[in-house]
This record gives sequence, C-alpha cells and structure tokens, in this order.
Amino acid sequence: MHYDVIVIGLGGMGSAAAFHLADRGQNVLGLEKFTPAHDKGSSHGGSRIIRQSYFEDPAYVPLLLRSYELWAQLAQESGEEVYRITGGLFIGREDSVTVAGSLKASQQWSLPHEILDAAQVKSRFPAFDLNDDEIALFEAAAGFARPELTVQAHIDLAIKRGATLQFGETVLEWAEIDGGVRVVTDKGSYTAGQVVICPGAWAPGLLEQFGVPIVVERQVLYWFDPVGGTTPFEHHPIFIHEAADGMQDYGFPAIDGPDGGVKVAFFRKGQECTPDTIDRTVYPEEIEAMRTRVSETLPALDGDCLDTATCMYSNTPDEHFVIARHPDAANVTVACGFSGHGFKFVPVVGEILADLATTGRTEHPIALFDPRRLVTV
Ligand code: PYC
Repeated sequence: MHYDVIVIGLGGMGSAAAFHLADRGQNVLGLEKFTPAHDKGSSHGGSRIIRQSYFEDPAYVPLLLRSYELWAQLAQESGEEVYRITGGLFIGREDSVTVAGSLKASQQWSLPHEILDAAQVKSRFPAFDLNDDEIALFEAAAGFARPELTVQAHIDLAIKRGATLQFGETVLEWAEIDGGVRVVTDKGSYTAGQVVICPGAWAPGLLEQFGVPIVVERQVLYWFDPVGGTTPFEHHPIFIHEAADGMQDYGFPAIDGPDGGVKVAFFRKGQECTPDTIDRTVYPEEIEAMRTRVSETLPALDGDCLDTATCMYSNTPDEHFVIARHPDAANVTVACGFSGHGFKFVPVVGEILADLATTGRTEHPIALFDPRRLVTV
C-alpha cells in the first residue's frame, strides 16, 4: 500500500508527527512495535518537566514558546490535562549550570523569573531546605506534561484526522526506492513518498548507517511517600537541583493523590544499555542513593519508596537533539537523540517533522540539531 508519509515509531515524537501530518491532509501510516502509549521506551512515567528558562542553551527558547502554544491547543482539542503549570525552581550554587544557565536564557529572552535565596525559598515553599550557599531561579511558567496522556491524545487526534496507525508491528528495514521509500515490517511491506523515523532508544539499530553516535542510558524513576503526608507537596513547583558534585536531581508535586507519592529522579546517572539489555530491576542501594540525595533538599522525602520504574534516555555526545532530513536519503526525516530533555518539545517537534517531510524545510530554528555536527562515518 502507498502513503504520502510513513511515521516509524509512535512514542512522543512520532505520535505528534503523525498528528501534524494528518492535520495537513497527508495520507499517513504510523507503525509502532508496542501498544499505544506503552512503557517500554522513553515516553512514560506519569510526568515530564516543562520549562522555558532553558539552561541547556537559550537557542531552545523559541521552540519552547511555540511548544507551549501547541500544548495549550492539544489540551483544548483533546479535553485532557496533558500539561499543568505549577511553577519551577532551578536550584544550585550561583555559578551552577542549572542556576546560571536558567538565568542566561531568561535574561536573553526576557522570560519572567525571580531569584530567591535559601530563606526566601523556605518561606515560599516550606518543604524545601536549601544549603546556605544555594539559590534558586523561580519560573512561574514551568510545570509538567503527562507523557502517556500526550501520546494517546496525539494518537487519537491523528486517527480522527484520517491517519492509519498500526500497533504491534515491528519495522525490519527501510530502503529508498524510485520516488520514495519502502518500509518492510514483520507483517507487511509499504511504500511512501516520505518516511519520518522517530526511533527513540531503538535509534542505534534502525539508523545504523546514519553515523550519529547515540548512547542509550537506563534511568530510574522513584516515588517517595513524604514523611508527614503529601499535603505540602500537592501545590508544589517542579524542581531541578544541582548539587556541589554537579549531579542534578529533579522532581514533581504529588500529582497522583495521597497514595501516589512524590516522583523524583537523577537527571543522568544511568548505565549504558540497549532496549534488549536494560535491567528493569531497581536495587535497594539505588533507592537509598536517591533518598539520601533528594532528602538533602526536601527532608520529608526520607519516607518509604512506594514505587519505581525504569526508562531510557538516548544521548548524543553534546546532549543536543538530532532533527533533520537524512543527509544521505532525501525522502527520510529523522528525529532522535533527545538526551533525556526532549518531551517538553513533543508538540513543536511534531510540527517541525511535518514541515520537513512535506516541504523539506522549516521556519523553526533547528540548526543546533543538525546531525552533521556528530556524524562519525
Ligand atoms: O527535560 O527538563 C527536563 C528534565 C529535567 C530532568 C529530567 N528531564
């Protein structure tokens, strides 16, 4: 069967691309090896931080501003709370990447923000207990997205716009053919004028000749029962805290009620893995290390660990994304290497991928994501 565009992988990025393509009237086939909004990759775990004062690089800010517009549209059209604004604290020493980088992006793009010292943080958000040499940038526009609801919303809306989305179907190979691309799966063979590949942690296998070195990393998510109950955590900002050793931990309000606990994690502290070799067991010493670290900043999180989950990051060497037409395959567009900070961009990446697949270009500033900066073969 022939389509305008085939989207391979219907996680966060692929489901958004399928929606934006179908919204433009493209005849879309989406292929996903697992079930809708599954928990085997990188788009699950109940929550993902959204923020604009982007310490990774101010160049991301225009994309974030557009993403926020699209988050609002997605919430409106799906009727789901796909995101919530809670405010966010970015905590560390004044010269830490987290604080200095957030401030740089805020100032460069005139984003509303406040700088709070440890006492001001404690007075505004009593659950926090910062070291005296730590400060925080508070961004009122920060909050969290709901990954599973977001993926499902994009899937539902793509289908509503006429896309054909097939689950439980594994792509075995793709190859350029005259005027397009052939995609072979374990169930069939399809052709299209264009293919968009959103492989997530499967990038190293599916994009072997691409030459972009992506390292897949196991990540653990933890839900702690706060000592004294969840009430102080219910209307709480999201946070990212950078300790003196440079390691970042992050967390969310208590968003799943009194029995759900408070979700926290380390931002990058994982072991290299593949989707086939990832160890899904979470060990007591990992839970202890997380509890020790997070309770330095939030003493009440010294309580029981109620739940854990694992997921995967797909890291590029510079931790910037890869979004581009494939350098050697004119009818193929690729989005990968989101390096653990991509989910907040899901709506705008869907729009960019639809631009690239339909016109070969985009007005969005994506020079930072050019794979040629990384190609090793
Ligand atoms: O994407 O903002 C983010 C983030 C922070 C920690 C993990 N992901």
